[in-house]
Amino acid sequence: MKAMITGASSGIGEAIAVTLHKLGYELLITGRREQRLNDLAHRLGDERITVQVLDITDSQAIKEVADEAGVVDVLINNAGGALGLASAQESELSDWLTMIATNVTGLTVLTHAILPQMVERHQGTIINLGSVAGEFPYPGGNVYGAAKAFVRQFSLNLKADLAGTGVRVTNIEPGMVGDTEFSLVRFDNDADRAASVYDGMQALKPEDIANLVGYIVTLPSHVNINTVSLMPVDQGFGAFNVSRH
Ligand code: 8X3
Repeated sequence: MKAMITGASSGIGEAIAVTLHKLGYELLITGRREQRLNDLAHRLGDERITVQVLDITDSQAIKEVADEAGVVDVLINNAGGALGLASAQESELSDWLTMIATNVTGLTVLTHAILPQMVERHQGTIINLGSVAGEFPYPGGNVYGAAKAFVRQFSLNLKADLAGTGVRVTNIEPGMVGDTEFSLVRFDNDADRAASVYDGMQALKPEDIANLVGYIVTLPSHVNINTVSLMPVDQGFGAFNVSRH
């Protein structure tokens, strides 16, 4: 059994790679940073692991990697992320377009490329990494949340189309996950600001998401988990706010 994981060079993707490797999967791990991927492969003993540098915003490269991937039993669409937390009116358009390119277009192109072989073999599991931000709005979430809402609905619509094909689709929607580069990327490598996001609270760990993935892929093949939303106990929902004049 082979699993392909995007964004495997750190955080949730890396933890999922470790878990699936322990479960006996052959891995195709992708990301932009070759050294990080090689280090991960090395830590896992270099066995049953293929490293492939892939920029998830490069559609042509995605198609080429998918063509060369051979059989993929489990596709983990993990690559993505948020850029900034500015209000819509203060956001950079380039940040918005990059978030759409990574979270939406990259995931879509790769799924389109891998799906036919799964359907043909009547077997496969696609796990998309959405976010609670795809379900709940928050100030500054603008395009990031909208992109994750796409992931949510795309996952459910895939599930609708794939009924009877043997292919399973799950959307995992984590809340705050610490020990990842998520906030570092969101805040343009401002380490203090990134660390302060998780100050005084117990965030989820990448391993929590990886354990969930391990559970989902080992379920009997007739069971499809559609969506899982999970948060730290310390995280909650914002109230509606009102602007008074
Ligand atoms: C990010 C989840 O809660 O940090 O996908 O906005 S949260």
